[in-house]
Amino acid sequence: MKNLSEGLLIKGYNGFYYVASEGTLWTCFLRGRFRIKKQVFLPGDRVQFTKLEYPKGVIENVCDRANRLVRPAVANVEKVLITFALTNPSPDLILLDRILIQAMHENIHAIICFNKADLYCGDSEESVAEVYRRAGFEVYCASAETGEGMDKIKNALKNSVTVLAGPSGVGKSSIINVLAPNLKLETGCLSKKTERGRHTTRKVELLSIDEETYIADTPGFSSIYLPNDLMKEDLPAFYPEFSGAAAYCPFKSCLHLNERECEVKNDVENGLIDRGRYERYCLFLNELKEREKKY
Ligand SMILES: Nc1nc2c(ncn2[C@@H]2O[C@H](COP(=O)(O)OP(=O)(O)OP(=O)(O)O)[C@@H](O)[C@H]2O)c(=O)[nH]1
Ligand SMILES: [Mg+2]
Ligand SMILES: [Zn+2]
Repeated sequence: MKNLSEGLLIKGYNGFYYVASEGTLWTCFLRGRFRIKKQVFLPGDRVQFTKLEYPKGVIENVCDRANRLVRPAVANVEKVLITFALTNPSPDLILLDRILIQAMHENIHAIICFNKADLYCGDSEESVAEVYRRAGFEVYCASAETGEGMDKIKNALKNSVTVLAGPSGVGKSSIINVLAPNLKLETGCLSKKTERGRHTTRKVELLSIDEETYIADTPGFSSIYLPNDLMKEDLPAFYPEFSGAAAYCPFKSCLHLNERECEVKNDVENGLIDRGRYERYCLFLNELKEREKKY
């Protein structure tokens, strides 16, 4: 057996795969059999490779994955920093909840970051952040521009592998630039016409903040499906703020939608559960029902 080295796939680009191992970045290509099998290699994959003429190599094996996200396409991350702007562009909470569900479904710890706090001048400052905090999530308000909240984010991501996820133009690359100024990632202003981002980051790439801390910068996206194997009965489990009331619903399998006596719906009425979160839950539930009808 050849002498195999192990490494971490940092990014794929134009048929080459960049593998970090023992302090060197190896430029690797794939064995033909992987191309035949159409096997996908993702940033975050642990791979075994044979060293060729320095610093070139060839990937021989990919290790089993602990998890995998479809959007952004990445493997083996421990945390997802779901990033939105408080304003410019204003947060799409349907997208936020979809990303939350995807992360929880893969058992990845989700952290929510609302960036551009410096631009926000609404009445109840950071109220959307409060909604998610009250629902039980770890939430930070931050500004890559002024540095507000950046220490807390740095602490939250320390010694782990994290992927940033969110729309274009919310400041994902800008945040990484504050955490690791030496990286000097490209950032791009919003389009004046659409007030949306210009898709400046084009590739998922794992970046090293320090020896133990990796962050993946990713292209922004504006839509994502619910996980393929998610059934409607599973959906309530992704709403930590429902669990207390749900225990008192008369029907054990209550979906908190059309059932007559439902404690979750009661809590929405009396303001204990955020109505917006509940309405988006109903939207997803109907989407899953429609999808299950098609099977
Ligand atoms: N005022 C303000 N502007 C910010 C902040 N963070 C980022 N920006 C600006 O927002 C714009 C978009 O930032 P990027 O970091 O490129 O956004 P991105 O999320 O990486 O976008 P994509 O790579 O397209 O997905 C740039 O003009 C940044 O200077 C912030 O906290 N406050
Ligand atoms: Mg970017
Ligand atoms: Zn119920």
